[in-house]
Amino acid sequence: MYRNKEDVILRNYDHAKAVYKDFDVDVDKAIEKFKTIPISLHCWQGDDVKGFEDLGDVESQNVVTGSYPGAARNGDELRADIEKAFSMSPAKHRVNLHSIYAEPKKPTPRNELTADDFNGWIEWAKEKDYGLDFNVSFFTHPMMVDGFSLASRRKDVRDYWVKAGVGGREISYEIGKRLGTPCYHNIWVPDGLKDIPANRLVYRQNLIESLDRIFEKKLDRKYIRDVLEGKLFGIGIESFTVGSHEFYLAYAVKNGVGVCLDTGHYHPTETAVDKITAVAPFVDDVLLHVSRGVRWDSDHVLIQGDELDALMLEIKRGDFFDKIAIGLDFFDASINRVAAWVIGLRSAGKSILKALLEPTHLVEEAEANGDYTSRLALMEEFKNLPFNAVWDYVCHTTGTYVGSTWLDEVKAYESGLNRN
Ligand code: RNT
Ligand code: ZN
Repeated sequence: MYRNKEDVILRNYDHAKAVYKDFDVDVDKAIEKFKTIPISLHCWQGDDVKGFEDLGDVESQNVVTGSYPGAARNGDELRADIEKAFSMSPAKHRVNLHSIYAEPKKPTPRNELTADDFNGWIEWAKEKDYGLDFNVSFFTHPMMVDGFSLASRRKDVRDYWVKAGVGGREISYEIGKRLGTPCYHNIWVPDGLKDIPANRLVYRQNLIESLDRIFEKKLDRKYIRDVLEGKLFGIGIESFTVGSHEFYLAYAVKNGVGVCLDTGHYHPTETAVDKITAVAPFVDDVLLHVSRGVRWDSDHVLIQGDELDALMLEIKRGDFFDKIAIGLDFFDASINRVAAWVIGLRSAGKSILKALLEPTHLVEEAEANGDYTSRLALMEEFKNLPFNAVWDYVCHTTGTYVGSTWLDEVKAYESGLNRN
């Protein structure tokens, strides 16, 4: 845990503080703010989006690469893995659940689940002080007919999933109420076609009608935040995605719900960074699925870099940290799953902290004065301010792991598992 290097960590921190002070940045204030910003961890990286139902051999609508041993097989194992990952991240945490992670007392169809079937999760979250977010799993199920759910041409299929959607909102509302923090309820459906549709409109009308039925009941935003997640295209549905970005944004604005922007769901040269200020003024809620798309919809483990930094800087510069919720979304079964979470959590945390430490007032002032030379020069210089010394200090003082020391712990945890 670097204990023997405590003096180095503290000295580096003091130096960093002095550097930031020169730019009028209050490091302690930034740290306090950092500790209030939750990162919602997607539970589904823990078992490759499989869930706990026993459905036999059904087609999966989420492409997960790899067969690394040790995937969690039940709620207790998944919760233990999540706790392990959280112990290596100094941020405030929430957990993002899918309905396939229900733990009903007897086998229950997915569209008949209630909040009681998530008691194990809710009690655990209450005890640990994590908020919970929720999604109905509109995928990998016998009622996904030809890859369609809410937009299906078949009424019985739509009815099945509408019921699941209505139930999902009730569950989310109940979770929010029981935990005293609003639950982000996100809808993503994989509905689409591999090849050119003859009638796009019919699917979109079906989706509108299904969503209208799901959102019919008004529920207090105090406990639930409804958001809709669009996508450019998915693997296997390259020609047509019913729930495109335009579709959901228009639906959200018209119907007073929010949107979820997944950073891996855009054209490779397009970035979600620019969309935050375009969308936030018009919708009540924005949830981010922070992901790393490599070339296409690929959901790679989140890592540091300009892209992630630009996103967090955009949120910081617009003072959006209280309006925009941050969740992670990636899945990789070719590496240790707890390590995947930790890498993503730590990269997101570092980027948030780095953004909070940016002397934003100086770049903003340069721009307002028309001094674009200074704006660019300062942006470049600020990338190298000693934020990592502050990060190490935050890790150290929160009893989290400093530097790569967490990796030994993950390896030890892995070798203690008896799951195969
Ligand atoms: C899929 C979406 C969605 C899923 C989860 C499992 O492209 O990003 O958020 O990752 O619902
Ligand atoms: Zn997503």
